[in-house]
Amino acid sequence: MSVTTFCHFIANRFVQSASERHFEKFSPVDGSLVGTVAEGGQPEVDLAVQAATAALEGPWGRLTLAQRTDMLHAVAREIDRRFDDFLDAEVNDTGKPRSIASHVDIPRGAANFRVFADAVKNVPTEFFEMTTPEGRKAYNYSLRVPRGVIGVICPWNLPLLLMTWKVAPALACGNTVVVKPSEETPATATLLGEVMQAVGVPPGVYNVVHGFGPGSAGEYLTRHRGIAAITFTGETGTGGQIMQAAAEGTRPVSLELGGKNPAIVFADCDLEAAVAGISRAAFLNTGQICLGTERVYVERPVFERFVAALRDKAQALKPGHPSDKSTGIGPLISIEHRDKVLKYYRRAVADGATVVCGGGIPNMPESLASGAWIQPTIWTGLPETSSVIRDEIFGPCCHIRPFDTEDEAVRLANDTPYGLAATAWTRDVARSFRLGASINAGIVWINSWFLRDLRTPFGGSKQSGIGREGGVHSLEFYTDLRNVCVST
Ligand code: NAD
Ligand code: 6OD
Repeated sequence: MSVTTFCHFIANRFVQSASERHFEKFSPVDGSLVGTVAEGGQPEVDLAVQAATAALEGPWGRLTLAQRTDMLHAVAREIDRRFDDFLDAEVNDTGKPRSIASHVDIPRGAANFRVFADAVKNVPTEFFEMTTPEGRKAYNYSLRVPRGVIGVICPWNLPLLLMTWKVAPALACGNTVVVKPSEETPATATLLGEVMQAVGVPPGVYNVVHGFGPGSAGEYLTRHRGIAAITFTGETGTGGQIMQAAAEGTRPVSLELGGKNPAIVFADCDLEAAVAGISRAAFLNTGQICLGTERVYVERPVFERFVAALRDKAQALKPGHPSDKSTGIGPLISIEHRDKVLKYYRRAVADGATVVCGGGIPNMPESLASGAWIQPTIWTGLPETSSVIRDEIFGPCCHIRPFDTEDEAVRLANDTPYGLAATAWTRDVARSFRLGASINAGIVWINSWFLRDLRTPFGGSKQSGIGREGGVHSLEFYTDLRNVCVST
């Protein structure tokens, strides 16, 4: 793997920090140096916001809707054309198996641009004909106008997917963006700059400033008064800090935050399908998916069978190099994140868990021994008060507990400060509808997981977020609604 330099992308140019400050990015696979990354400070954020503001008034702001959406379709085609470059970049940063990045991350990067380019062409506006007191005609209607420069702050778990999930609708609505990718995953946001150049997106429409959160590019971006609105995906605690920053200037925020998502397995379900689905929900992307399952409630008659079958799935996941086709699970994003996950592995034991499988670090060949590897882990027997059950761990692990009635299962599922997602498995159609209504989460999957039409609302309840994105809901966040009344 060659060592790369990741620059900021401002006004369609790749630039280093004025101070030449940079930080290093290491591979979670083997600890080797992936690249050096420019660290942005206030000057780089200022430049990026200036460029983005100028673009709004310049050629970008003058494009027709059709020209703008054609350009976003061209971005999608260029991502497809450079699929392998995006794949290499994402895999180098995250260590995830190529099979996952090629089926999940990169295709969604392109799809996000297509979906929102089409969605924005189909938004109806209100229009009312009136009569003035003098008897003349008046026409009262609403216009959707871009908000301005949008600050986009991203996490590291699905870097291209989650960044484009916000950049695509923001641009489709005519805004410009300044993106702060996660310090752990600078590559695909940088590469997207090359795509923007290649398809002729005007300078300043898409900008990237690298760096960290507090006291670095993230904080400077969210505090910058040239930013009209902030869209953020990441931890709940960080979301609170960003909300405080946005309060200066009363700027709107869209927050997609953490979760502690339940799965409920009823005895009447297709057990094989439930085991396969929950295995994906708990272990895909090494458990680093906000929608993933960390709490499983299983109806007592099938509890033992379910635990044994999920254990077999977990044990079959072979850790290995991303390019190895037999690899079933990659490393965590970093050694620091692994330390956090391992703390919960130890806490589970201290709190009296039975470790069904895993619980530690797997033996890896010497060439991979410095990576952030971890075993997929299943526990039973923990009290619901344990921090292992209460906190989001964001690793490949889950706790399984038996239940006796639907009411009990729903009560347990809802007993969390989070409300992002849930998955339930049953063949009882009436029960499916009851669960859809009674589980308090932004998305409730029945006999499925991570399956969604991108036009539907996505977001979290309770501490899992504020607002909804997806389809028309994204367009609502990324536009301001103006009321115009014309008297003839
Ligand atoms: P994080 O909150 O630590 O960081 C996210 C981003 O915010 C990074 O770019 C970071 O540099 C930046 N940041 C940190 N502090 C900041 C501050 N004070 N001001 C401005 N920017 C700041 O999250 P993470 O560890 O990168 O990602 C994992 C978390 O993201 C998990 O909690 C996961 O559940 C959540 N997540 C949620 C969703 C969702 O859709 N709800 C999706 C993916 C991940
Ligand atoms: O699929 C999406 O649009 C989405 N926002 C997924 C979030 C996954 C969290 O890790």
